[in-house]
Amino acid sequence: MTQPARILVVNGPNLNVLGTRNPEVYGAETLADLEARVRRRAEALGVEVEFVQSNHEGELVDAIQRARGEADGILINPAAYSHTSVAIRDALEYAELPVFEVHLSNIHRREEFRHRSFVSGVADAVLAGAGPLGYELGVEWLAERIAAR
Ligand code: CA2
Repeated sequence: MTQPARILVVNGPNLNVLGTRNPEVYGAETLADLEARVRRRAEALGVEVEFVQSNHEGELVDAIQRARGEADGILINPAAYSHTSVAIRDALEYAELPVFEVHLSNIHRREEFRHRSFVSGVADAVLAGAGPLGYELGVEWLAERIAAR
Protein backbone atom coordinates (compact mmCIF):
# COMPACT_ATOMS: atom_id res chain seq x y z
CA MET A 1 0.00 0.00 0.00
CA THR A 2 1.28 3.48 -0.79
CA GLN A 3 1.91 5.92 2.05
CA PRO A 4 -0.39 8.97 2.32
CA ALA A 5 1.12 12.20 1.01
CA ARG A 6 2.68 14.38 3.71
CA ILE A 7 2.24 18.14 3.59
CA LEU A 8 4.18 20.52 5.82
CA VAL A 9 2.13 23.61 6.70
CA VAL A 10 4.41 26.51 7.63
CA ASN A 11 3.16 29.70 9.29
CA GLY A 12 5.45 32.66 9.82
CA PRO A 13 5.72 35.47 12.37
CA ASN A 14 2.70 36.83 14.24
CA LEU A 15 0.34 34.22 12.87
CA ASN A 16 0.33 32.75 16.41
CA VAL A 17 -1.72 35.80 17.50
CA LEU A 18 -4.21 35.55 14.64
CA GLY A 19 -7.77 36.31 15.71
CA THR A 20 -6.77 38.64 18.53
CA ARG A 21 -6.45 41.89 16.51
CA ASN A 22 -7.05 43.20 12.98
CA PRO A 23 -10.07 40.95 12.24
CA GLU A 24 -10.99 43.29 9.36
CA VAL A 25 -7.74 42.30 7.64
CA TYR A 26 -7.09 38.73 8.79
CA GLY A 27 -10.52 37.50 9.95
CA ALA A 28 -11.59 36.21 13.35
CA GLU A 29 -10.15 32.71 13.25
CA THR A 30 -7.24 31.82 15.51
CA LEU A 31 -4.26 29.77 14.36
CA ALA A 32 -5.79 26.76 16.17
CA ASP A 33 -9.06 27.26 14.22
CA LEU A 34 -7.10 27.51 10.99
CA GLU A 35 -5.11 24.36 11.74
CA ALA A 36 -8.32 22.45 12.64
CA ARG A 37 -9.85 23.54 9.33
CA VAL A 38 -6.77 22.39 7.39
CA ARG A 39 -6.67 19.08 9.29
CA ARG A 40 -10.36 18.41 8.43
CA ARG A 41 -9.74 19.11 4.73
CA ALA A 42 -6.57 16.97 4.77
CA GLU A 43 -8.42 14.06 6.35
CA ALA A 44 -11.13 14.28 3.69
CA LEU A 45 -8.42 14.21 1.01
CA GLY A 46 -6.50 11.36 2.65
CA VAL A 47 -3.29 13.34 3.16
CA GLU A 48 -1.22 13.92 6.30
CA VAL A 49 -0.43 17.39 7.56
CA GLU A 50 2.21 18.64 9.97
CA PHE A 51 2.14 22.20 11.30
CA VAL A 52 5.01 24.54 12.11
CA GLN A 53 4.66 28.14 13.27
CA SER A 54 7.56 30.30 14.30
CA ASN A 55 8.37 33.94 14.83
CA HIS A 56 12.03 33.22 14.06
CA GLU A 57 13.43 33.13 10.54
CA GLY A 58 16.09 30.50 11.30
CA GLU A 59 13.54 28.12 12.82
CA LEU A 60 11.45 28.41 9.67
CA VAL A 61 14.54 27.73 7.55
CA ASP A 62 15.34 24.64 9.68
CA ALA A 63 11.79 23.29 9.33
CA ILE A 64 11.80 23.81 5.56
CA GLN A 65 15.20 22.14 5.19
CA ARG A 66 13.94 19.12 7.19
CA ALA A 67 10.99 18.81 4.82
CA ARG A 68 13.37 17.67 2.08
CA GLY A 69 13.07 13.90 2.19
CA GLU A 70 10.42 13.97 4.95
CA ALA A 71 7.47 15.73 3.26
CA ASP A 72 5.91 15.64 -0.21
CA GLY A 73 4.82 19.27 -0.39
CA ILE A 74 4.88 22.58 1.47
CA LEU A 75 2.02 24.97 2.15
CA ILE A 76 3.50 28.21 3.44
CA ASN A 77 2.33 31.56 4.70
CA PRO A 78 5.69 33.24 5.30
CA ALA A 79 3.83 36.28 6.73
CA ALA A 80 6.11 39.35 7.03
CA TYR A 81 9.13 37.28 5.95
CA SER A 82 7.52 37.02 2.51
CA HIS A 83 8.64 40.57 1.92
CA THR A 84 12.16 40.31 3.34
CA SER A 85 13.58 36.79 3.47
CA VAL A 86 16.06 35.49 0.93
CA ALA A 87 16.87 32.74 3.49
CA ILE A 88 13.35 31.31 3.38
CA ARG A 89 13.32 31.52 -0.41
CA ASP A 90 16.65 29.65 -0.59
CA ALA A 91 15.44 26.97 1.86
CA LEU A 92 12.34 26.38 -0.27
CA GLU A 93 14.52 25.98 -3.33
CA TYR A 94 16.71 23.51 -1.42
CA ALA A 95 13.64 21.47 -0.34
CA GLU A 96 12.84 20.63 -3.99
CA LEU A 97 9.16 20.08 -3.22
CA PRO A 98 5.94 21.51 -4.63
CA VAL A 99 5.30 24.82 -2.83
CA PHE A 100 1.96 26.60 -2.41
CA GLU A 101 2.27 30.13 -0.99
CA VAL A 102 -0.83 31.43 0.75
CA HIS A 103 -1.78 34.78 2.28
CA LEU A 104 -4.95 35.48 4.20
CA SER A 105 -5.16 39.04 2.92
CA ASN A 106 -4.77 40.31 -0.62
CA ILE A 107 -1.23 41.65 -0.27
CA HIS A 108 -1.56 43.47 -3.63
CA ARG A 109 -4.39 45.63 -2.31
CA ARG A 110 -2.36 46.69 0.73
CA GLU A 111 0.76 48.79 1.37
CA GLU A 112 3.36 48.88 -1.42
CA PHE A 113 5.95 47.03 0.70
CA ARG A 114 3.66 43.99 0.85
CA HIS A 115 3.30 43.73 -2.92
CA ARG A 116 6.61 41.93 -3.42
CA SER A 117 7.12 38.43 -2.06
CA PHE A 118 10.58 36.85 -2.28
CA VAL A 119 8.87 33.47 -1.92
CA SER A 120 6.59 33.80 -4.95
CA GLY A 121 9.53 33.31 -7.33
CA VAL A 122 10.08 29.77 -6.01
CA ALA A 123 6.43 28.89 -5.33
CA ASP A 124 4.51 26.72 -7.79
CA ALA A 125 1.21 28.39 -6.88
CA VAL A 126 0.31 31.59 -5.00
CA LEU A 127 -3.04 32.57 -3.50
CA ALA A 128 -3.73 35.81 -1.62
CA GLY A 129 -6.95 37.24 -0.23
CA ALA A 130 -9.12 34.14 0.08
CA GLY A 131 -8.81 34.08 3.89
CA PRO A 132 -8.64 30.72 5.70
CA LEU A 133 -10.24 29.00 2.70
CA GLY A 134 -6.98 29.70 0.87
CA TYR A 135 -5.23 27.20 3.15
CA GLU A 136 -7.81 24.53 2.34
CA LEU A 137 -7.44 25.20 -1.37
CA GLY A 138 -3.68 24.98 -0.95
CA VAL A 139 -3.90 21.54 0.66
CA GLU A 140 -6.23 20.38 -2.10
CA TRP A 141 -3.92 21.70 -4.82
CA LEU A 142 -0.88 20.06 -3.24
CA ALA A 143 -2.73 16.74 -2.79
CA GLU A 144 -3.55 16.72 -6.52
CA ARG A 145 -0.07 17.79 -7.52
CA ILE A 146 1.55 15.10 -5.36
CA ALA A 147 -0.85 12.41 -6.63
CA ALA A 148 0.05 13.32 -10.22
CA ARG A 149 3.78 12.64 -9.66
O1 CA2 B 1 -2.11 38.14 4.57
C1 CA2 B 1 -1.27 37.36 5.07
O2 CA2 B 1 -1.50 36.16 5.27
C2 CA2 B 1 0.10 37.91 5.52
O3 CA2 B 1 1.08 36.94 5.17
C3 CA2 B 1 0.00 38.09 7.02
C4 CA2 B 1 1.20 38.78 7.67
C5 CA2 B 1 1.60 40.04 6.89
O4 CA2 B 1 2.80 40.57 7.40
C6 CA2 B 1 1.75 39.78 5.40
O5 CA2 B 1 2.06 41.01 4.73
C7 CA2 B 1 0.46 39.21 4.82
C8 CA2 B 1 0.87 39.13 9.13
C9 CA2 B 1 0.58 37.91 10.01
C10 CA2 B 1 -0.36 38.17 11.16
O6 CA2 B 1 -0.19 39.43 11.76
C11 CA2 B 1 -1.07 39.86 12.74
C12 CA2 B 1 -1.00 41.21 13.07
C13 CA2 B 1 -1.86 41.71 14.04
C14 CA2 B 1 -2.77 40.87 14.67
C15 CA2 B 1 -2.82 39.53 14.33
C16 CA2 B 1 -1.98 39.02 13.37
